Amino acid sequence: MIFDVITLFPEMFAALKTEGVIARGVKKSLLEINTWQLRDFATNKHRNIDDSPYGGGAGMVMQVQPIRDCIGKIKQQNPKTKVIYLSPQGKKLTHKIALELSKFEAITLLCGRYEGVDERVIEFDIDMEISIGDYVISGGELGAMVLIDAVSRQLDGVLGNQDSLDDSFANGQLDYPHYTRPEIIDGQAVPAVLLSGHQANINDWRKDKAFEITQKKRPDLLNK
Ligand code: 4FN
Repeated sequence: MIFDVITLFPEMFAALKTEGVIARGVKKSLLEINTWQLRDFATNKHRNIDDSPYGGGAGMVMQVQPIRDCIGKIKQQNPKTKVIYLSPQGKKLTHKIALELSKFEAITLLCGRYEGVDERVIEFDIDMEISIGDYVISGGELGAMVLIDAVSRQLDGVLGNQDSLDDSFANGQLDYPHYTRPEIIDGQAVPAVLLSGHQANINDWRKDKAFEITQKKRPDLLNK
């Protein structure tokens, strides 16, 4: 899977490329994360890519030309890339959507700043709008990073077998509770069943707990 990210802050993506399970996927060539500095596609001497809004009002709007040229350049390399704009107007990113997006060969992620992009970009250049949640954030970059992480985890070989989170969310529930050494700390003991060595009982207990926790903390997840 190839991710091409269009952003004014490419340095933000360094963490994703060097730390943790996603970085390992990059090293194993299971995924590629390319960043494109939108400013490199400006045609004016000050390298501005934004201008004030028609109709007046506060803030600045990202202009069509640099974005359109940048997407054009990316499409020369990956003609089949799906172009996604991270936006509060997008469809909410879920585990199910992450799984669907993982089937694409290449995804281009456009990150907004200021008041966002000229509407004609959304009409003409974008295939899909995705949101990571309903809150105000300063730019699309964190959204793009969340999407890259969630989608990359679904690719074959990116996760080791040691990751249990996939099973738990496969049935749309929260994970069961986890314990590690010591057996007792400050009078708090590990549930006895986990020390019993009886794997069938442990599996049953974990299944019950996952359901109980989901019902108590996120009942909305059960009605899906
Ligand atoms: N945000 C809201 C309503 C109106 C504006 C915003 C907002 C970054 C460029 C967009 C926001 C939320 C989830 C990207 C928010 C996301 C963004 C995202 C995002 C700068 C313009 C902006 C009703 C959601 C509170 C700023 C609601 N997922 N505007 O945040 O890009 O990906």
